Amino acid sequence: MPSTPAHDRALSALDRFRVELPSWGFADTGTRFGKFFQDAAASNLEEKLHDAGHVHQLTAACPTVAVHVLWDFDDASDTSSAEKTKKMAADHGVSIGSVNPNLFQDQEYRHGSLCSPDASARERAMTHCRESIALGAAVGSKSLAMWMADGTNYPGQDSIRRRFGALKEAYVQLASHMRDAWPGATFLAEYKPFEPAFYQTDIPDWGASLLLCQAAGDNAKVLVDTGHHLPGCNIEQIVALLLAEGRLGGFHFNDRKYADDDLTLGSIDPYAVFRIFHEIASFEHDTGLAPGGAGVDYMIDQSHNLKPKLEAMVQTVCEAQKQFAKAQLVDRAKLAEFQGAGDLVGAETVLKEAYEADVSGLLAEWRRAHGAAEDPLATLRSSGVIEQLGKERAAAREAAGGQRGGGYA
Ligand code: LRH
Ligand code: MN
Ligand code: MN
Repeated sequence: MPSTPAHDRALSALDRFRVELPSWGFADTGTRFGKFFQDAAASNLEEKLHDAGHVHQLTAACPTVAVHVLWDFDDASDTSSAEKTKKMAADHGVSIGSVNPNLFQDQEYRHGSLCSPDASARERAMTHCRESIALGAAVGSKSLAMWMADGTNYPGQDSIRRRFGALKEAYVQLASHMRDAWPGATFLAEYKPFEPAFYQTDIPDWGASLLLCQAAGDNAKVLVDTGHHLPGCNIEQIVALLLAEGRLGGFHFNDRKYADDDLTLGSIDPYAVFRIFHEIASFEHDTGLAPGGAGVDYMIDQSHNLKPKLEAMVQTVCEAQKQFAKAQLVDRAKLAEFQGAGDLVGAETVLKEAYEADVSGLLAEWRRAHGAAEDPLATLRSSGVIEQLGKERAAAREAAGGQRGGGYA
């Protein structure tokens, strides 16, 4: 691709485009029907950080790793090992990213956590969140990602208004506590329309998340998980509106066909990913912000049962960079002209031209300049790293009595 202003803009925008890896994406995982184990799956935080570090080495785009408190830390209340954790991450060339409290696996949460009718369950959840905040501050993270499985399964099971009221009170308290205990960090509020609750979820959509964030304060922003929408939902419109309200905190990237399928980003609908990036780039352009200026965090949230985990992550990062770069190529002056003239075909063609542009040369150029592999996925697949890790980890597991663990239950 020749060096044009659009090309150079895309190259420098890529410098600020970072994709956070989920620690749980490298560990044993499965569906509720079963797990298919992989020898190379990571069993503990050190192995997860190792694998994330390898993805970062190949892509130069993933310097942080999201952690899930109970899956990655033995004791949420113990911040004394924070320095060790920070060093462990640094040894693998990464640092700790968003901290995800776990409000769904304790027996006390049968009827919910922060929304439970049971005061002791609510208090337990608050304590866990406060501990997660302390942990996040201690490990040098920049955000707390709140997702709760709270909801009900049957009409009449509980008062929807009481539950949301309790939740709002909790989010107000937690976000306020964060402003003191963890200054500069973002309180991210994720939503999900169903699962594991099937009648009603306490934060079903972006509107509910936005209400909570507006009550909680300026450090609270909405987290859009691309798998958490009902079929046909226009995610890029949600993104556009949240940006306009100053409340788009970040993403959990994955793709879906039916529900929360955790498929690799863009495997089903790459154009939708492009359209999301286009809305962000368009907002930054119209408000005079540099690329990345909107302060959106891009995180992957995928647990792979069938694809090799490292491959799935590298594939996702490359897909994200590809669609992100294409979105930078949109000719915004031309688009505005067509929009102003009511020329639908002209406007759509501008978007399609960028979407259909071949950015492989541009991405290779960026990767060469940043010490990444020119084709990260091909390099990983031919390197033998996954096979080698598989051998080592299978042997270590056998020596430890065949126990598997450290994964997404
Ligand atoms: C829930 C979810 C949430 C969790 C993660 C493991 O479906 O998207 O973000 O923390 O999966
Ligand atoms: Mn998620
Ligand atoms: Mn999910």
